[in-house]
Amino acid sequence: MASVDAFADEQAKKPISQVEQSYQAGDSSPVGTTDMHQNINPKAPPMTKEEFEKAKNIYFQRCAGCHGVLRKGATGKPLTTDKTLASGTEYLKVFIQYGSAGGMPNWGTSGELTEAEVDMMARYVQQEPPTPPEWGMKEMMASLKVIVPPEQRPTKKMNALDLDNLFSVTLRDAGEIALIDGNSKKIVKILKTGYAVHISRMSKSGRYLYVIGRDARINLIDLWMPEPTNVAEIKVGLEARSVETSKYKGYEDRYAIAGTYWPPQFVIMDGDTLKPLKIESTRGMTVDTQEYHPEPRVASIVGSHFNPEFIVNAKETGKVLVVNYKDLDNLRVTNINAARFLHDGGFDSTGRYFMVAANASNKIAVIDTKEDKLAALVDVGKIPHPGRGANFVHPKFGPVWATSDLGDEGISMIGTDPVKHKAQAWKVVQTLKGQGSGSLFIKTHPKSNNLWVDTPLNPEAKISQSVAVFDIRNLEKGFEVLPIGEWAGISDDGAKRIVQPEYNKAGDEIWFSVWSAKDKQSALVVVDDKTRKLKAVIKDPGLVTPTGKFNVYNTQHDVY
Ligand code: DHE
Repeated sequence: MASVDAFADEQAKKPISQVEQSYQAGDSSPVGTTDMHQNINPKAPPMTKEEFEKAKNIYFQRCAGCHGVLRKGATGKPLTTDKTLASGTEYLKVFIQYGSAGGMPNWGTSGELTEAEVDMMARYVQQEPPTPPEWGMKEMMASLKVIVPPEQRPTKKMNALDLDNLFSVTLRDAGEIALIDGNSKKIVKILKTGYAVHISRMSKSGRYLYVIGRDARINLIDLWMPEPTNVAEIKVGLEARSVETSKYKGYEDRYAIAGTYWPPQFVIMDGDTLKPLKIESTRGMTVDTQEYHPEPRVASIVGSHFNPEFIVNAKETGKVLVVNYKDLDNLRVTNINAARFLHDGGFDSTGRYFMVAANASNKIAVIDTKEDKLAALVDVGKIPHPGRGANFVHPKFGPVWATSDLGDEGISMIGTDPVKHKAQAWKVVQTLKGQGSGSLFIKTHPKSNNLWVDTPLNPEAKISQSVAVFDIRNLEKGFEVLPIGEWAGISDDGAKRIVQPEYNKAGDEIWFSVWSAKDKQSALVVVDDKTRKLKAVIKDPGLVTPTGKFNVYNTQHDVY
């Protein structure tokens, strides 16, 4: 069988914790709600149309995040019919019922699936995987709504908001974002966005805010209107995570780009209307075994400061695609070999080097966005997950960029100055130990001496509900733990996971989400960066499942 499967098989042999598993499996994939053809496999045990539909929905809710839309395998094993038919219904039922040491959850014994559902899923994975529909120009254009055309928009800012210090806060399970004034800590407006909304990014000028949902819906919000308003909307596919804008000189606010998980592609759009201009597939060969992969999902995307280019990260192939947007009709794409599976990342402090986690390979790939080539592949801890990472000047080793890990308690600092600190460049110069595994985001600010590390996915509540902070001037001293969950003063029994530190513009306060389920109370906790003392708690019935927070100025200028 193809070596795409060999890699996935290799992956599946590595034991993964429940934490990693539930993170990768993630939220219910919106792809499952689309109509797909039921492919009858005469060798597979029979299923009614109704059973097939039910099983398909369960597959996309629970399984697709790890096993892939087409079941070719990702962090989970491939479930192609050559393998599942050979295993047979009884064997598959045991697997689904009891799980495995390799990380397969015990769907049956945990009570998540009934006995009948376990049987149904065992039969479902022996049918040919149904393929979700493609999503090209026709579908994108049909979904495009330019609600306020550019000529009807203001030519200058028409409100008194301090836009630089505004925060766009993801309200994940509400499918909304809250715009919160960083000074008064008041909610300015809550806007409807896509399903299980994921991230916000800013245009270069700081005028336009782009928000993308897991359902691949993008909302374009004009912050200059008398009150911030949704001025355009589009659906760029069936499932997505990333959106970005052109940042290069001369192209400020000109283009937006979004990458999709399904179909595996990216689209370049007009920055002020979201009109799709150019769609490119990411289907292609993997970097290592050089086999065809049918669904390389688009993970993070950043806009280059050194060239008119977007840096697009294809997860399953492990390739970084540098897309030059100077001439869309003669699109130049430079393929850089990195490693699997590319996920999240950010720039070094100069904005030249893009540091991206190849999380299944336990590596950080360093992309030189000036020369468009791989500068290094750096081995780090288990499943690095930096968010955009943290840049600071290490007292001994000079400028470094840091990541924490999902799979262990380590924090790796990588030297980023190949000119004045050549010996340290692209090497792990120091590793720290944080509170534990389950970290997703790490943060500092050029004006701060603190390095903050969250652990929202740690299985111990004490750890997931608090945050660790290191003094950059004295890293050996270890960390202090701040009980952010407790500080939120929430009396119900919600999960209160502390997630994604984000600075205000001045860099003197840091915001944390206290993330509980949608029927529980959540909050934002603001900490004074200098004193590390509680400064404010933001609570509101509208703050449903806050996760990511994006300060306008810091997001616009890649300050982290
Ligand atoms: Fe994210 C960034 C994908 C689960 C909160 N997330 C990203 C990016 C990708 C991604 C590709 C980088 C975007 C970029 O920079 O262009 N996330 C995924 C998944 O595939 C995954 C594992 C499972 C899923 O089903 O979505 C997943 N992510 C989560 C969560 O469970 C989090 C913690 C809560 C939530 O809101 O869903 C979460 N992801 C975030 C946040 C960022 C992010 C806050 C942006 C961080 C930043 O500082 O830039």
